[in-house]
Amino acid sequence: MRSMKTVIAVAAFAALGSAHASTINIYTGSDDGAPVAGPWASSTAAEATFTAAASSFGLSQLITFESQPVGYNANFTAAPGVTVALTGANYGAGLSGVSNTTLGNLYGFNVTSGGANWLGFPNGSAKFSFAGGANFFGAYITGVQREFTSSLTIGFNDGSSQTVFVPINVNGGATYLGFTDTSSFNSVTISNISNDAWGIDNVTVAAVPEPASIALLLAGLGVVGGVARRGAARKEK
Ligand SMILES: [Ca+2]
Ligand SMILES: [Ca+2]
Repeated sequence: MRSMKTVIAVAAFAALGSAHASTINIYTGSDDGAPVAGPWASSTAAEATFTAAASSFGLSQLITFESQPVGYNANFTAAPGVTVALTGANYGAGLSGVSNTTLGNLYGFNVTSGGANWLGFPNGSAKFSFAGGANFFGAYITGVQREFTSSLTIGFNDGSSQTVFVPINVNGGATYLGFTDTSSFNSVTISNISNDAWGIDNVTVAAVPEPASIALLLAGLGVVGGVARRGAARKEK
């Protein structure tokens, strides 16, 4: 069995040429060469640390891809208020789009307990857009080989963006990458510039109120308002 890296780095990144005076904290953990069945102790620990930090920015939701149809869909809704846009070629099952199988720990694989699905984009990118804005993003990245040379671009609501490079060096297995940002952003794009086949799963993003919840809330306010008005009307009689 390969030795596990037990690196959990928490680093403050200075914005590179950004107009935003934001502070980005990055949380990573790597389980070099870990099997697809787990465990991924360092990644799991990094996820826990990241989730705790993210909680100060609001409620979160977990994208597991388990409810997504298997196959390559260039645009889909991953969760309430969260859309995903893929670029790059479709190499088929186990490589591109949503897969429910894996070719092994040098490729993308599922990390959801009791699940099977994960998202891959071997030579392209995945852009996550948030309707309600966000201050944090985290995900398991599986099957990375040697070096995660890919870039992470954060798009802000005013149209500006900044790019960060994350130092992850493994040969297969699982890693976790999460970050918090004191400035609200509207999208995160993970670009695979190394043409390495890998995947992401269990993505933690900000929760947004569902339309149904908003409708119920408005209906509730309407009922309360109506009762108050009727009460006032009766008093006038
Ligand atoms: Ca999954
Ligand atoms: Ca790989």
